[in-house]
Formats: sequence, C-alpha cells, structure tokens
Amino acid sequence: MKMTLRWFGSKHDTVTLGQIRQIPGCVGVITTLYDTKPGEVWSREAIRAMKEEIEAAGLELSGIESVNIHDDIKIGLPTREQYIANYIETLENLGKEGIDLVCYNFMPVFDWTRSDLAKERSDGSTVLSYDQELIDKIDPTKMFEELDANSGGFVLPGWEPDRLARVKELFEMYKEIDEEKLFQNLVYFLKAIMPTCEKYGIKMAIHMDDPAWSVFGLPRIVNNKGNIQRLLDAVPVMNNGLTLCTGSLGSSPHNDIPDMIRSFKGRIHFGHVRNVIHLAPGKFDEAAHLSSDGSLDMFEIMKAFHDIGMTGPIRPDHGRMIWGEKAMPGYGLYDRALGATYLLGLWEAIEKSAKK
Ligand code: DNO
Repeated sequence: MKMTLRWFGSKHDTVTLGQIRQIPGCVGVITTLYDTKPGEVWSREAIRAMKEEIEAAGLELSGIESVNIHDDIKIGLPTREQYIANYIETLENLGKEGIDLVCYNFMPVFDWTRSDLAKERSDGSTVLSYDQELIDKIDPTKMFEELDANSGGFVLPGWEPDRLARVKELFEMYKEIDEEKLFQNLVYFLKAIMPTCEKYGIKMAIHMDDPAWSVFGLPRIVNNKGNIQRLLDAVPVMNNGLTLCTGSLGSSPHNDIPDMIRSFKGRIHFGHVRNVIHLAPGKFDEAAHLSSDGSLDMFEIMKAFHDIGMTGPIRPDHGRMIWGEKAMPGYGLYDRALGATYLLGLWEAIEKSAKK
C-alpha cells in the first residue's frame, strides 16, 4: 500500500505540495488536469508538466483522479465514438508518460451528491452530510446552485460549472437510460479502451456511486457487491478494476466492505478510505477517519486491504474541516493528514502482527 493525498493543482488547491510532503509516510499525490473538460484530449506536454511539478516537490504522481467520461458515452449516443477515440488518445499520452492508474466514475449527470457541505458537529468541526429527505425537496436542476452557494467559493470536484450548465438538457437526455442501458454503455466503453490499457499497463479504477443508491431517479450501477462483480466479470481483465471507496459503499449499511475488499482481490487498484456515521436509512454524516467516530470499522477495512496484498495507492478521503481551516469541503489539509497518519498506524500494526 502506498499512502497518497488528493491534490487539485497549484491553481485550485489551498494545500501545497510542500505541505503534503511533510505528512509522514505520504509518498505521492493523486491529481488531474483540472482545467480540462470531459471529452477533451490531454496533451503529453500538459501531462508531463504536471508530473514534473509534483516530482520537483519530492513526491510521485501516483494516479489520475479523474479522467472524466463524456455524457455521450454514458448515454450511448453515436457521438460516443469520437469521445472514446479522444479518451484513448489521452490514455496513450498518460501511458507514454508512465502513468498507470486512472480513476473515473460512471454516474449520470452528477458525480457524488450531498445535502450539506458544512454541517456543524458538537466539537465545532464541520462535515459533509447527506439526508434523503432534504434531497427529495430539491429540484435536481437547481442542485448545483445549492451546492455552489455553500462551497465556500471553491470549485468542487465533480461539480464544475461548465459541466453543470447543461443540467436540464442532460436530465432530458438520460430519460431513456435505465440501469441496464447504462451498464451496457459502460461495458462498451471498457471493451473499446482495454487494448490501450493493456498495451500501456494502465489500470482503470471505477469509483463507486456516491451515495450507493439512486438519486433524482438516475440509475446507479456501481453500488453493491453483485453489481460490481457483474462489471468485473463482463470485462474480465485486470485492467478493468476498482477504486474501492469505503465512504461511498459505506453510505449503505447493507454493504459489508471488508468482505467486498476480499472478494475483489486483484481488481482493486486504488483505495479511498473514510468513515461515515449512519443516522437513519438514507441519512448519514461524514466523520473523522477513526473507527470510534463513525459506523465503519477501519481496522477491519485496513486488515482486508492488507490480506489481499494491496500494493496500489490509498488516500484518506474526505476529512472534516477543523482548526479554522478554509479549504475545499472535504479536502482540507489537517483532517486528511490526521487520517493518513491514523491509517498508516493501523497498517503498521497489522503488518507487524501478521509477521509475528
Ligand atoms: C469526491 C470524489 C469523487 C471522485 C469521482 C471519481 O470527493 O470522491 O468526485 O473523485 O467520483 O471519478
């Protein structure tokens, strides 16, 4: 396992590479070309510049999160052919620069969804939270404005204004897309890109749907053990793999995460590790990483990663906002650094006990 942190680039992030470098045991960052739009070809030069900037700070570029997928691919429009060709070109350019991990998601219209980006807890920290009752009252086409108003001025990953300018139109386009169609479109996309991934050794790591159930009637296909296994079986090569996100899966108490980690051995290329507190069905708060602060057992989760011989990057996912920090919701330095250190501590204990 390699401990990493997500970084949004010097233009967008309040956290610097120098700060990340000082987190003990953190060897790399996960990032993206934040100014590109889904469907665009990434140039080799831009990829190289990003990589060089990170390496100059003494870190490695451990993977890309995300190369986003154009909605025409998800919907299965004839225009998907061009967007798939562009995606392949981007993968080739990444491969030529030695980058071998690409995280992506296949959620329609919205990426992750929350009802509150700064819910205050009793200790004064704030967290992201989700309440289905509140979401049900929101007009989905207004969702972006709601989130933007409470994002503290930061451009949230997955909620970029350009992408969301077309929200109404997108809802219309997804009308005919049910879970089966979305699944088939994902398989079509994966089959088309796999030869390139195999040639360059690129591991595609699909992110789980967050939350793990349908929101605004949009289909969800990467949300439980059966659905994920079906996807792995449909394109049965190592390069078709997962970003195992404990917080996304953990939004549903029905997901047994350590069991899923063990079952997907060999296909988990990237781990997002965080904790959630289940408040009621369809209602949860994010929490500190520590097991006792939430509903997930982080020891069991890290132990499962250890048992499957996880060698890929893991990053502490969303943290609380603490100590007065002003940063992108979920992505401040302080609580993620605490999370990284805690997860590394668990790992050391698990590793040493296993050797005894
Ligand atoms: C949210 C993130 C997601 C994730 C994408 C991957 O904080 O976990 O936005 O990066 O779903 O494509």
